[in-house]
Amino acid sequence: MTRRFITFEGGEGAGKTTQIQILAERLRQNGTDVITTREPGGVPEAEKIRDLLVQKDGGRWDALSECMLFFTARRMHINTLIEPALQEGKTVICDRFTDSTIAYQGYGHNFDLNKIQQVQNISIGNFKPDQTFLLDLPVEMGLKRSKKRLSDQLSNEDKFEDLDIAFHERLRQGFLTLAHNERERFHIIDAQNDIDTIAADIWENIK
Ligand code: Z5A
Repeated sequence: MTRRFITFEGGEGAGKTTQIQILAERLRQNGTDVITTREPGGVPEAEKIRDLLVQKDGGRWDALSECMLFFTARRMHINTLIEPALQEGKTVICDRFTDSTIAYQGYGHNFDLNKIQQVQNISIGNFKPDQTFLLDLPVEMGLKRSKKRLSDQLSNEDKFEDLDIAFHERLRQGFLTLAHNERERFHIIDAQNDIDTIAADIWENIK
């Protein structure tokens, strides 16, 4: 049986949530058993860690502690949801995964990439997605969309939204570097397009 663990990555407001819903629906219509999930979070223990990480009053973590929290949440997520679902033959679609830690904590916040790799090795080993869609768009466009979403939903998950433009530019370049380094796994999708065009682009690339 082909293992199918698909992740979506990108900066703020890239449209991951929107596209995951469309793809999951389309796959279900084709008879595929699909579950959708997200990081940080996805299972109760990891959702608790999410609050510590993405809310402004979640705590002031030093870089290594923050990195370890992301991977602690991820380990629980893999062990209790992702891996069992894959074993049952389900397709798992996840909003963000390890690439986000490398892009945000590593390229964005300049935390040592070797240390991230060490924490990764200890906590999840070589567990990787089979396919990753990188929704790429100019920083300002993504931030505009993300701000609209946060105010529409009255969300308090805004800790990362106040970071400066230079951070978001490093983040974007970080994601693009990861995609160029692993061309087999990544598909770079132009996320400036309208929702239907992006969805068609993703569908064409689904293995
Ligand atoms: N983080 C980290 O630092 N390290 C890690 O390891 C992990 C995460 C895993 C939470 O992630 C934060 O955690 C995140 C990174 C950090 N930082 N922040 N912020 P998240 O995924 O929950 O948060 P997010 O990236 O901000 O999600 P988002 O703003 O919801 O973006 P999205 O899911 O990519 O977009 P969306 O909700 O589908 O769309 C946003 C809005 O744009 C919405 O109103 C849509 O209707 C609209 N939209 C969507 N597509 C389009 C198109 N094509 N045209 C026009 N408008 C559109």
